[in-house]
Amino acid sequence: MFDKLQAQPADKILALMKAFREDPRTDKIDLGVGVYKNAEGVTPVMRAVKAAEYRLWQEQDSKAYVGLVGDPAFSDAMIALILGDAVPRANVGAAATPGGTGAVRQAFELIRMANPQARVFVSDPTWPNHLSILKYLGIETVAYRYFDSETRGVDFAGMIEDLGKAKAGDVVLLHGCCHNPTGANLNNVEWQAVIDLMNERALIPMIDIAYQGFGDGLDADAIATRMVASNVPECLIAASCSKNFGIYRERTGLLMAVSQDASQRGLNQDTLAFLNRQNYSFPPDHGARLVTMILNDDALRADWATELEQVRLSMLGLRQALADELQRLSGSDRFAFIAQHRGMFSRLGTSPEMVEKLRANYGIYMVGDSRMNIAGLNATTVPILAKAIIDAGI
Ligand code: PLP
Ligand code: TYF
Repeated sequence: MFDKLQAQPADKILALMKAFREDPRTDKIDLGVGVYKNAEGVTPVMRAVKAAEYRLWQEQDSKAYVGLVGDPAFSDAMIALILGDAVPRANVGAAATPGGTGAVRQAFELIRMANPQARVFVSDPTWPNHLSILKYLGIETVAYRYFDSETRGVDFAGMIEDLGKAKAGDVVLLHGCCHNPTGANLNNVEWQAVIDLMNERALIPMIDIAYQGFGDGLDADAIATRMVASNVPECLIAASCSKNFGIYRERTGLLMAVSQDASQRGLNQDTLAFLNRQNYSFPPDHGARLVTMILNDDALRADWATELEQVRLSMLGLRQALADELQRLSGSDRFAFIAQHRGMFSRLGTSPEMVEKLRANYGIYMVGDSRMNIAGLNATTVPILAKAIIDAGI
């Protein structure tokens, strides 16, 4: 049996992570995998997470199974964090999942179950795992134009034109905030236009929100998701706690199925429970419990929000510093987009050859499509990167 297996394409981001580790150069710079790092290059455990873990260790007296959709208190807390009061709680079916990836996977499975004919429209480009999982599940994908390689902003006219080709029942996958891999995002007027188009054509939105709090703030980053949830008949929302709680390895996420008709909720919820059971029975609990404790405790929540805000502002500061330095060295504004992008990533918009040149000659690692993890920088490396970009002829 095993001899029939075929080698599968590697995850390019994870392969880059390995190559970086194996590079003996001491002045190398890692702008690859999307993990937040502070100025010392450390991905810290957030203070509120540590405090919650300590409290949990003291208080938890059982590790018996919780339930197929996880602890309802986790769903409640996350739904409130993401959706605010945009939709009544009674309209939202939800299940905890192993990370945002688990939520994305379960959402795709639900789509395939409900409508095997549905195609999923994905931004060009999108997070590579979206494409990989969709392909694995045999779901047809259609790319819609998204990134304008000239302006490094959103090609909104192209996006609308391409979504105009979707048929009733097709799904539109949208990044709730902080688009990965480009860093380019829709403004609220554009979001409303996309919502109107989805409603006109009876398309189903699916939102992937993995970076709430990394762009313009916790509430600002959720506005688009709230607009969608409150203005369409139904939608799916896949959320990750990996980044904004810094609990990457705890595998903490939530899938929500939102209907305007509350009578649909029971079936949605039961389907999410069924899908969890087919794949892993019970979702991981540890990270979800920490998130619930933090969100439901005023002091922990305030401390978490403060630390997250510092993370957000540090990335914004690095963006501005890099854009300013590139402006100074190039004597032009052609890199101003770096300060306008939001979230962890910016797509520089250069060729794979140039990306390879930066790696080979300068020890600077970014993903082959020229995606940079801004959090991989610090005050010392910003000028080094800027000089390398100009010297390399980008
Ligand atoms: N969706 C997007 C767009 C992401 O960038 C990520 C990665 O961080 C995820 C989902 C899911 O991450 P995780 O499975 O680690 O929660
Ligand atoms: O895009 C990123 O870098 C993050 C982390 O298979 C990640 O989303 C990368 C690859 C992967 C899972 C997560």
